[in-house]
Amino acid sequence: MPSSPFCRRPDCDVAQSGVCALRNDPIESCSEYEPEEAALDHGEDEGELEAPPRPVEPKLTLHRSDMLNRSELWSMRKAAATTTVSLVGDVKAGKTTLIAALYGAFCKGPFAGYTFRSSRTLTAFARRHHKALERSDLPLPATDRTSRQDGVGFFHLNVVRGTGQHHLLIADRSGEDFRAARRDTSLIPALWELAMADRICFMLDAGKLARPETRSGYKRKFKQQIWALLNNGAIPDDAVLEIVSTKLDKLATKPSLVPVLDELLDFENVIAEEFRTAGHTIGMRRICAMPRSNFGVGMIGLEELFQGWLTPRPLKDVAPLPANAPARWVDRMLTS
Ligand SMILES: Nc1nc2c(ncn2[C@@H]2O[C@H](COP(=O)(O)OP(=O)(O)OP(=O)(O)O)[C@@H](O)[C@H]2O)c(=O)[nH]1
Ligand SMILES: [Mg+2]
Repeated sequence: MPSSPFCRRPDCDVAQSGVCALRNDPIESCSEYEPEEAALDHGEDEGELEAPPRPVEPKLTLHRSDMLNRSELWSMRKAAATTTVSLVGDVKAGKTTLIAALYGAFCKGPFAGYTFRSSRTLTAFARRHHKALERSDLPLPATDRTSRQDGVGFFHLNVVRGTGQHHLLIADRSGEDFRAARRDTSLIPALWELAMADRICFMLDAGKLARPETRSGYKRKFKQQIWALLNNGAIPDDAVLEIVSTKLDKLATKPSLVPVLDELLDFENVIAEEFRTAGHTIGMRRICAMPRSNFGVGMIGLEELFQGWLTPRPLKDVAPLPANAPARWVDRMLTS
């Protein structure tokens, strides 16, 4: 190999010293100089390659860790068995606070008999949870209003109990969307997450029942919300329905730490009866996810709620209904 890659003379070391062996200055005036050759990348001589080529590292895909959108959701539901819970409620009913409280509970350790394993939405959880912490420096813990522009988003939790693991997806969207759909039922088809929900939780702000001036209007709107969704085919037949009453701390007047449940109980009974008459079953849950009105009340009902969500749904009865006054003997077998 010549000493210089761009001089044809083997005795010229212009590449290292910058001085032409034939004393040409400038170097371009030398007839042996090869400027085009100099511009080339000569690479390494094969003989000098001693180290073996590095193995190609497999590419590691990092997830955004924010709420899952529709396309991410389908790929996850294809890969593993999931339980999907949809939270339905007017503005400030306590939907996002409940989600943040569940995440906060798993941050401390095992919760409701389940251990945290993983989550595809850790950043989304942490953002919601942050403001509920003392260190957020707010005068009171709080939750940001969910923006209507964001549409629906899903939080993911993968938890383990014994040898079984569960993937839970919780849908959250702005209460303004539900309010708008209640007023204008042509907007109901946009609430597409309901069609894929295993459980639908109607969030009832129990604090509004404590105030006589808001009570009756709120009750009417709450029932109207559920009926609007049911009557417009937004609720799948096999979804488990439950009413989740939030903010129980507002039912406990200081210095008492015990919520007064009379008004709530009456309303629950009225709804349950109304739905039973129409052929629907609806369960009742009561929670307090952030007792900011009366801290002594503490968290209520979150463990039971979470355990209920992960309880397998009762299997659908697929037995054919007996025929009414059948003409054929074979059809009468079902009646006996
Ligand atoms: N006192 C009390 N306040 C609560 C409780 N849960 C939530 N809140 C407060 O209620 C307000 C609304 O809570 P969110 O969780 O943001 O309600 P949301 O249903 O997500 O509301 P949108 O995002 O507007 O649909 C916040 O200021 C919370 O701090 C509770 O258990 N007790
Ligand atoms: Mg919200």
